[in-house]
Amino acid sequence: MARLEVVQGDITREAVDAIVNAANSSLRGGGGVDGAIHWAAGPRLKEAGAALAPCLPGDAVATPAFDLDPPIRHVIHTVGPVWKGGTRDEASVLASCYRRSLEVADSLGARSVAFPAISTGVFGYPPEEAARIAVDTVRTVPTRVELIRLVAYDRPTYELLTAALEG
Ligand code: AR6
Repeated sequence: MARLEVVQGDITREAVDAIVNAANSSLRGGGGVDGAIHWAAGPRLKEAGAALAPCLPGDAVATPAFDLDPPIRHVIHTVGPVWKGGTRDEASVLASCYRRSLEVADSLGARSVAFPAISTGVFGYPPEEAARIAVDTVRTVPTRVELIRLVAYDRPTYELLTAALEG
């Protein structure tokens, strides 16, 4: 079973094999964590993403990490659900993001993976429920990944993830 950690920080600075990007279906970059990852990885990430697009909500695909600092070798792009009040099966799509990302990580042989709080920014997912889904899903999906790190950018998200981890 993977070790599960919660930290606060910038995901592009995490010393892990693979980082997960909260992307959009075009895989060509955007704002938030997507923008930070594209900025740090350089322009080849956009080319590589575009070649794999579209990525549907709940799915995940991998590219190299390009100019991101080692040990990061892979970026796993997943597309979270846009929050529509809970009427569009958003919870299962969000759970699928975490599950598919870990499946892709397994296929890459990644031993350590860092996740941002998918869908809780621009896509508007209620952060407390999202934190619970993140923790519950990564805890229960079978994987060969040894370390899963949930990375909160801000303090409130860190506290919600910590509460979900301990709850
Ligand atoms: N490291 C870790 N987490 C971060 C970072 C960072 N450097 N920067 C922001 N976050 P969001 P979404 C947090 O909006 O809701 C983009 O335009 C942020 O505080 O990045 O899935 C895409 O192209 C929040 O907690 O992703 C899509 O169009 C979390 O990451 C759309 O936004 C997710 O916020 C995806 O929206």
